[in-house]
Amino acid sequence: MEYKTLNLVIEENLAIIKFTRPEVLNALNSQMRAEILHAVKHSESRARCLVITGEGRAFCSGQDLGDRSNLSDIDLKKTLRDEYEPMLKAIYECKIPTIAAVNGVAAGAGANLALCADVVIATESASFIQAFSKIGLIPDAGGSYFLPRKIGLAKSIGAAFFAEKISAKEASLIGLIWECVNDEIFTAQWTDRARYLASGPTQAFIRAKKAIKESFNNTLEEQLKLEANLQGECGKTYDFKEGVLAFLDKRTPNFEGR
Ligand code: LHQ
Repeated sequence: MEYKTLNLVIEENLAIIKFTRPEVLNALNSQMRAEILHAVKHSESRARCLVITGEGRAFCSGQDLGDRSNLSDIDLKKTLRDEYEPMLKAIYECKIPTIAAVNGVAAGAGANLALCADVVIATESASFIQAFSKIGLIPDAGGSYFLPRKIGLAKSIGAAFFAEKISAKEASLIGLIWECVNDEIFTAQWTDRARYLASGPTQAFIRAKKAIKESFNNTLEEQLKLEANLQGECGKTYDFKEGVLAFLDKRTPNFEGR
């Protein structure tokens, strides 16, 4: 597929999706949602790590608000169900490890799209805004799901009501994201992390995120069973044997993702 709203590069087991609508701060239009969905699905079976990032000074400013022509009869429910839901689920349920490399402001659905990724790395000058209430909406695109799970009720409701910028530094301190990185080393840092994941024990990463995500619906007993099942599978992988042998030989393991 030829993409018009993003670039997709897959090299050495690493897929990188870069949004390319910097003139509107990478706002999401219908075509971009379809292309993100396609690019994520395409990458899942061809890489061992997926990075999503943005071109220019923003990560993504959420829904493209540019088109006023059909404001009166716009069907938000339909757009969310038909276009946002498949795209967000593709990222959240992506089998391989995912990183959102947040290069600048992430607002509205753009913030919550980033929160779908397994690991969110933001540059220090970036920020996260639950911008929805400024235009009379509620946090969508998974916001009402991810926020309370990541930062608790108090911060979530405040973020929804006040729609204030949460700086990358604060986001990292309150547990909204994995890390905030100095602007100068941001690209090097997320690239290092992505390469680490792309050359790591993929089968273990896949099962680690599955176990952690499923824990929200499980009792401890169910979770212990799930861990035992998944660990049993990891124990049969090439990478487990390689990891132990490398440890005993005092050398760096050469993981193959199988
Ligand atoms: C934009 C946008 C944008 C178009 C900046 N669209 N052009 C889902 C279902 C269906 C419908 C409803 O919504 C949803 C979910 C949502 O995502 S709702 C939330 C939508 N997003 C927002 O409300 C955020 C809107 N943007 C902003 O608040 C600001 O632009 C932020 C805080 C992101 C950045 O502010 P500044 O750094 O001051 O930049 P700016 O405002 O000057 O924007 C630069 C340009 O980008 C500007 O165009 P221009 O031609 O004047 O240079 C903006 O119009 C354009 N732009 N966001 N979402």
